[in-house]
Amino acid sequence: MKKWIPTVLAAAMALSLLSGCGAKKELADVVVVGAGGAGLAAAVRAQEEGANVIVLEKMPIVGGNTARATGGLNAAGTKQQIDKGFKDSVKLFYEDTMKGGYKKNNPELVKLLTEQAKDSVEWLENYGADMSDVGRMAGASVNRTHRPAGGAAVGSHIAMVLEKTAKEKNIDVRTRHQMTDILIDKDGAVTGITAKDKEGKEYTIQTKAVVLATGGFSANQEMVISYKPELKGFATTNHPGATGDAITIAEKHGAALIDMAEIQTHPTVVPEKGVMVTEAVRGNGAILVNKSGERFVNELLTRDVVSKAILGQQDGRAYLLFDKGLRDSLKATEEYFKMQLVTEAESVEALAEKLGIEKAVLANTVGNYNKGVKAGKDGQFQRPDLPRELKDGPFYAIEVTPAVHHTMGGLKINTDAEVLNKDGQAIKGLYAAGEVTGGVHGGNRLGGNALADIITFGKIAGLNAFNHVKAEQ
Ligand code: MEZ
Repeated sequence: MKKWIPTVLAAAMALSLLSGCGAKKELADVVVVGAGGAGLAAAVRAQEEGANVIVLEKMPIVGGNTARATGGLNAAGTKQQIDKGFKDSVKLFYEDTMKGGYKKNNPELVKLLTEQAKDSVEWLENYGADMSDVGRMAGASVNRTHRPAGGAAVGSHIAMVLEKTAKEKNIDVRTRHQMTDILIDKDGAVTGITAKDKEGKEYTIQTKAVVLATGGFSANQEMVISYKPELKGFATTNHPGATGDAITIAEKHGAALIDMAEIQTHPTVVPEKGVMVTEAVRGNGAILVNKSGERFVNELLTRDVVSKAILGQQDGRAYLLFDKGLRDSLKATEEYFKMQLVTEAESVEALAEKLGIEKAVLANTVGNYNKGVKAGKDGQFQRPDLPRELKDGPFYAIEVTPAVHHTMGGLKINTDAEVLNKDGQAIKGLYAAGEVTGGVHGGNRLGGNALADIITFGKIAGLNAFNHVKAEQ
């Protein structure tokens, strides 16, 4: 077996391939497209094995949607859970994920996700990530959402850790470089990609393995409504680069797509501003009230159900209501105060007045909810987890409405993260991980499972892509 390309040799080969008249040509063991969490995890994992990796990111900064993720990363059986007394298992995690996805998920992919998410947490920790806090997300039977101490936002932290790791490993990460096509030979194997650099100049990278990690298409309104017309006019929580281009390119080369119409809205997004208020706020104990000051749903039901319930209220909006105790339990909330998204008052009655709600109604709603917390039973909506009474002023409210959040459909992959064609065969040398793929989350993704997905399948794709390159030498 021949050896793969050492970094110095690759640089020399890249120079030697600069032709006088044509477009620049380069060589890499593995090309990763997209520098969000999935792409960076794939690149780092491939480099750990000795691969020479080039990462292309079309946006001016790395991080993608990962940098916006807030609530946490789901994993079962971690040391943190054991230390905090949360009894969990891979089986329970698997069952929650399948149930949350209405059993439309690919069970083999879910098995991998739920078995390996714990390793993903440890892998991130080995590179310096703080995943010490464990919270609860909707649809989970137990606290399994890992995030930094004090409930700080997890996504920007993970993106920063992976970006730093990629730098330390001298991985060639190129922002404002966009893949324009995948090159595939007559035998159906990947031979490279074409791309545009910052100046718009076309170039080619020759490689036997490409990992697509470009995210979903929530920010492509036209594509969203082509699969789910009822989402016309909805805002999105996603970064503007989440436009699904790689899905279109791979499909042109025969890649199979799956579950494209499964598109999720996040229930609690600030209207007009498009800022997502993390599900962790509900997970830590916030309630939802409508403009009459009444609760209307079990706040811990899955996103599709809670979104529908909010859209059924006056103006299709609701208020997330919480207190100082909750604010103190979740550092991620500080951002909403800085952004001036929060209405606050010293008492529930004063808050009601500011919101234009009848004081007695809101006071009664909060009083009833607190009674339920004390009794350990939510008689009104059977909310399964009641972490705290809302009793320590100041009291806070954020107005929310649903927005497009996650596209569960995408490229069909197998358990090696290989992209499949329409006959169910792997396209040789083409891998994919994260939201660009479909099948992991079925009909509805649970909060905290996106980060588990991108790190777990990013690692699987990076490793298998490089193994493929070695096997082909
Ligand atoms: O996984 C998510 O999408 C998530 C946890 C979002 C959030 O509400 O923070």
